[in-house]
Amino acid sequence: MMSASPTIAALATAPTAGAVGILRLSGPAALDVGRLLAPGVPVEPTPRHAYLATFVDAQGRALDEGLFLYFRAPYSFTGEDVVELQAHGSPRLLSLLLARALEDERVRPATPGEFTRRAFLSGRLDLTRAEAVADLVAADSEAAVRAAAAGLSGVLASRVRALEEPLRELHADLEGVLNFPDEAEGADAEAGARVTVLRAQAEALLSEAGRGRLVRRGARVALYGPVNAGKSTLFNRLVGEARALVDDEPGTTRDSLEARVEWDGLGVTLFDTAGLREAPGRVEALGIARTRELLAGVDLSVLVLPPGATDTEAETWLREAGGTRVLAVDGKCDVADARGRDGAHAVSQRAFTEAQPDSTVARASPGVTSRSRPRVSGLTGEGVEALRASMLGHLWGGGTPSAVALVSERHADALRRAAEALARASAASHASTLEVVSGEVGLALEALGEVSGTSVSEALLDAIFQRFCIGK
Ligand SMILES: Nc1nc2c(ncn2[C@@H]2O[C@H](COP(=O)(O)OP(=O)(O)O)[C@@H](O)[C@H]2O)c(=O)[nH]1
Ligand SMILES: [Mg+2]
Repeated sequence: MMSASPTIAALATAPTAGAVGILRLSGPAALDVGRLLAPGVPVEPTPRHAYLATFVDAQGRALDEGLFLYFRAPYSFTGEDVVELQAHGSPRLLSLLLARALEDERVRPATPGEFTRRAFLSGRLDLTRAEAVADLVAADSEAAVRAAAAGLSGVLASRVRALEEPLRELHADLEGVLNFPDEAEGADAEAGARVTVLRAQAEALLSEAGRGRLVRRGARVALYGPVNAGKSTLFNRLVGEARALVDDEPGTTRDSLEARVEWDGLGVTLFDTAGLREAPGRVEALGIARTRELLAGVDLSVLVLPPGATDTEAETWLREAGGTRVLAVDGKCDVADARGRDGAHAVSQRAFTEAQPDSTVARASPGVTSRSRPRVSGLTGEGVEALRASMLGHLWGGGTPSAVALVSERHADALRRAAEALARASAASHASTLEVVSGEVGLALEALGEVSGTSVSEALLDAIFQRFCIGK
């Protein structure tokens, strides 16, 4: 059968000068057109063999010398005939080669992600793996690279399949009983129990969306607290360079500063904020408003308290964080230690806190006591490693950041709908007719199909592949 799909062409490398630039062709005319550009290559080249070839213009004049690779359908990325020309990485040369390929009427420029889309449509990749290709290209931390690689090797795909297949069997059993009550008698036994198991599985997968989000866009962490608590000094220490201006005049930091770091492979954007205090100057007030806004949108806030802060003060500050998770620390612990050596301050402080409940993290709720607060000094570095580990622990929980099924917002949305349909199916299995249970199971199956790609619309595919680059 002749394939109706046109042959597509695009540069697979970035349009900047580099060692190598790649022109990629996919479709029935790929070999013909590839050979127009590299006429020295045999009419029937050996697939997957690297030919050293001269690339020529329309008049047959040499433009470059490079590698010619042919992948015969269906043993290629797209499942179609694919040709790759590896030339020297000159953007101008590559645009000449591309223009020459496009002169052939069987060829048109590829749209973003079209090679991967064809791979999906030909069944070479399921949708989660196709999306992992884009995740890998966009990955900007080691955790993101590793998670995308896991996606590419089918980690998410197999978990979705492990849910989709038994769900499809259940749906078939229920429909069988509904349509052929005599033959299929008894196939609906245990339907309620089967739904319960599948629902738990869908919810477990859904619960990984939070980690997926952290890996994908990195974690956002803000330091905040009263002026002069040592936030900027601690920020510099955590970032490992002197980014923030440090001064003993209160209110030095008026704007939020941010720096990107990578901790255990996880990308973290750290924010140093303006101190929050009463009756500030006008510019500072703007900074403070921005701090409040920022705190509402981070994954974790670190409240830095000055030495000797009371638990009542701490609780007042905790409320500033709104609904986000807060880790409270005592800053400038070297000062507190010095005072502890000279006098009674630290001792009375300890006596006061001994009676308090014990918790270091709160959702803007009371209970953070100075006894249980980690102590750090941005100046000496004391406690900073422990703080970093504690921050990671609160962001990530156990395990390492790379070990995650990369559940995207899109997947999460579909999984949520699947889990909700299964919840309704579960309720219906006790109370309603089998039609209702089967209908809900069918809806769950459809929602899951949007993740794996077994039931996706053209519009959804357009939206997904839009975020790819051309040539991918
Ligand atoms: N002894 C000591 N002084 C510190 C420490 N951190 C900051 N300071 C000093 O406290 C003042 C305010 O520090 P800064 O980091 O700008 O505080 P911010 O207003 O919270 O950002 C500066 O004079 C710092 O040198 C610390 O851990 N120990
Ligand atoms: Mg500051």
